[in-house]
Amino acid sequence: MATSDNARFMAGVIEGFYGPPWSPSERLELLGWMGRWGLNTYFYAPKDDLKHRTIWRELYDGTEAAVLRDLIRACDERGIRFVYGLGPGLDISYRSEADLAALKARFQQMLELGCDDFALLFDDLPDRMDAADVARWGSLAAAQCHVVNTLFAWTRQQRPHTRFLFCPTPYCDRMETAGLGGQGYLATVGRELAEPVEVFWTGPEIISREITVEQAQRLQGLLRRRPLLWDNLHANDYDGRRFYCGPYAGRAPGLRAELSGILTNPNTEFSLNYIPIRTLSEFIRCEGTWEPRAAYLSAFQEWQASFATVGRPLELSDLVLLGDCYYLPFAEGPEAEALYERIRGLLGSDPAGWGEQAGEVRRQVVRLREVCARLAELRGRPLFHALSRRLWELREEMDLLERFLQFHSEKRLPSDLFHSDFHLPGTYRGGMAARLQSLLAVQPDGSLRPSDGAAAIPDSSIPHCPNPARFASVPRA
Ligand code: GDL
Repeated sequence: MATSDNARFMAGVIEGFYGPPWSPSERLELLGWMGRWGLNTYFYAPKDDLKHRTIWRELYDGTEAAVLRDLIRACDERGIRFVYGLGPGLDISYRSEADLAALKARFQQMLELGCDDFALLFDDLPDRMDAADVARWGSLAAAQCHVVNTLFAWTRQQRPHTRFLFCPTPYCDRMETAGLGGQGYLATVGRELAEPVEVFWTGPEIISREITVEQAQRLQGLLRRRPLLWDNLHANDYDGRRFYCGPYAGRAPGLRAELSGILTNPNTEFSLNYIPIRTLSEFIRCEGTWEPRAAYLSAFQEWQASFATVGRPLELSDLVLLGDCYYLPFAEGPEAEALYERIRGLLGSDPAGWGEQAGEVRRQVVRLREVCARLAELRGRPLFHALSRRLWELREEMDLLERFLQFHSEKRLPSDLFHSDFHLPGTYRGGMAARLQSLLAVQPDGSLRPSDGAAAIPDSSIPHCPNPARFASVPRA
């Protein structure tokens, strides 16, 4: 979309996560949302499109090119800017004319498919550089600026209004402070990168809980331009057990003036992104203070239509409780948090003193378990498929808790121990990754230390058997 609005604030979505890229129909649904909600930019950069990164020198074949052509056309029809990202950093030789030619060949292919706006990405690379490149450029930052400036100038010749984006190797404050990419990397970029090229930044962290005006202003000083926010708040590609359907949060509206745009890189499962993208669109145009919880509740009211079932309708209040269990990376939503605290309080106290409290908590646990179970009735199967593995886990936990609370709510001898037929010794959940996670524990101060049980963890320490009949052949201890 060659326009003269190069100063226009970019607001929209990055398909920039690891894992399966979205399908053509999911992208069309996304563009429908974006068109309705006033988001103006879609950035194509799926890490696991092999030709985006791993084999970036190979051109798209006819089938792949047709998919991209249709996508670009769909963006154009809705007035949405399509930005194409290429990530050559894994193995590019910064001094190679052949590699520059390969970059141009790919951009040429994309120009022919109708794309006008481009990005070169150098995130998530091994922190090393070829000795000959070091000798030629002096630093990774200077080498990358050379490549980006060359491609930018070349693209501008074809498309005078192109918007050109660059993702640096240290793309958050923590990486910059640690010297990733070499000391003074961002200052070099500020000096040497062509002035119209925009620079991505994810905030203080890769996943930033809060991003302040002061942090953005500091970056502006280094980069000599307003950073473009690549927001990973709702990305879940790094944790397969979670997703985030909480509101856009931890950023104040005043931040917008310090940035050249905000693009969100959300959950890998497309259908879980309604609230993240909806609330971002509200944040972009909000006047006055930003109220994330109110935005969440209002977006959930809209999203509720996607939860139509084959049976009786699901209550909004039940869906909100469920959504609160998968809220934001740093916090559950308030209802899930309150439930967790009630359960924690009970389990940490003597059952003899539980009284009525246990009954109340059990009712809430059963309620959540039933919501999880009822979601199997969703008419929208893609949404159910995106949810099902997580819901299964939560539902099983609720089931176990309910039976535990019931067992100890009855009169027992102190020697009576609760056993679950579904959690047998000799099986465990989470497999190798979970066992390893239990060995090295994050401490409250952020350090990692071997856990207390690291010396001798029996394989029954995380026992679990989801369905005894199905696992009848599992050896029992
Ligand atoms: C990253 C990657 C991104 C990934 C995200 C969350 C950037 C610039 N790059 O570091 O592709 O989805 O973390 O895991 O954010």
